[in-house]
Amino acid sequence: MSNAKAAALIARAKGLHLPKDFVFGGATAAYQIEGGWNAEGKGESIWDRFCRRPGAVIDGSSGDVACDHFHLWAQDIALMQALNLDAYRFSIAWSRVQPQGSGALNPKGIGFYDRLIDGLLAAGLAPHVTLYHWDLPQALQDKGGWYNRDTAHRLADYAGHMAQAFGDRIGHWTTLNEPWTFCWSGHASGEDAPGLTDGAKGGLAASHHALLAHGLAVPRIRAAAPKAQVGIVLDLNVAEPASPSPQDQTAARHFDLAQNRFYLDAVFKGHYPAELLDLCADILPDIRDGDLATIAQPLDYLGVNIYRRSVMAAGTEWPPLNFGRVSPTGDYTAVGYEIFPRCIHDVLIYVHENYGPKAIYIAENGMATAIETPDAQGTILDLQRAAYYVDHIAEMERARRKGVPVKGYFAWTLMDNFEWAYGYTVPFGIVQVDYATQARRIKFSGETYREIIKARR
Ligand code: IFM
Repeated sequence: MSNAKAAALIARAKGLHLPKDFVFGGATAAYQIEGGWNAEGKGESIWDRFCRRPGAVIDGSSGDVACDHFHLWAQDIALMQALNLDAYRFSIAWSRVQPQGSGALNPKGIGFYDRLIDGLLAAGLAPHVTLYHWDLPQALQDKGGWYNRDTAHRLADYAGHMAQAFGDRIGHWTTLNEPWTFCWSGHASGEDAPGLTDGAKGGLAASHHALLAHGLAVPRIRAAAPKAQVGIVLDLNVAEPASPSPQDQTAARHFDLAQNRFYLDAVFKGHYPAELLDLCADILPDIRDGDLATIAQPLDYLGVNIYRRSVMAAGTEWPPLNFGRVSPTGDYTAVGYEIFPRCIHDVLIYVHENYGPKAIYIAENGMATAIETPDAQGTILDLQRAAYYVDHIAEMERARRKGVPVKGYFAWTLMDNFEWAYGYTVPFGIVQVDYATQARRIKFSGETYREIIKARR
């Protein structure tokens, strides 16, 4: 790791020149950073419960304290200013503001987000809020969670309450973050909360109700906050067959149907893909007349989370879809994702050409490493992560110049935090958090990101 490499990366960052009005931000999620898991009347969420299950989280940790952002939010805003960010994408912990997921609101929980939002605005940072980033109130899980159609109505009510409370100050509202991941990892494989292992049947049922929740929430947000920009964040991957064989081509198509098209077709076209409905005819959830029309609300933007491409071959995940992931030779992150910068260009072109959203935000992009320690100078010289940002932002810019309406980019993540079932073992931050002292330290990747931001013109 040489200074020459660092200098070359900074030079590349300075040469990127995105337009002045392009939005750069940092992203986080409530459970991953806040801590204060039961502070000031907060109710239990499915992640509070799941982390207590032996073996669920690799290092046995939880988000009980995490980055203690619940108490340190003001210093975290100062950090965002030091990084020259324009915007901050964060999520509201539903069980902090409505402990049971229905009924009474918790004024103290709402007070926390009031202070955070006011602090952001005073610091010149635009708040981009996500209503649901995986932490369902446990009280709703006890009634069936995402298998229960009623949960969709509860999320819509919660969205309406939040829009009434904060609609005067928040411009961008995301209903759900990554329904593919929280529905399938939570209900098909059980790697994430609530830890159910019901295969494709579970993933599909949770997904339909989550999309219904999105569709019901959008008009509630618009009613209370008429000027709001409203969208959804999907985690998308362009699927490539591992070989030209018909089996691998089918596997790639099935993966595309499940991860991408199930959500995109529903939200932008008002139907689920016919091939998927045929394939999964025996395991479909209760999809009622009118559901798809509810789901297909006009949106102001699509948020795209992109971390990798997906090279697929015939395999065993999830019958009847039967695909399997292939790992091409190359560099990989600490969570086993291939580093392939072109993925961001390809996914933007795919979405633009097939669905034409009015505006797109890259709502998450970033990489995990092994646990990092500062060098003798106190620097975290994370050259690989800095290169990741320069390369991916350059690929995004290539798509933008072809006419894809990408309006902003959010680095995942602002600071190291609780990475779900990986606990604290795979830091993703552009800022390091020392969990013993809660000290924050901007990494070299953070410095590089700041140069990309400053180079706009
Ligand atoms: O940490 C997660 C985030 O909560 C959702 N998107 C992917 C990130 C990295 O795995």
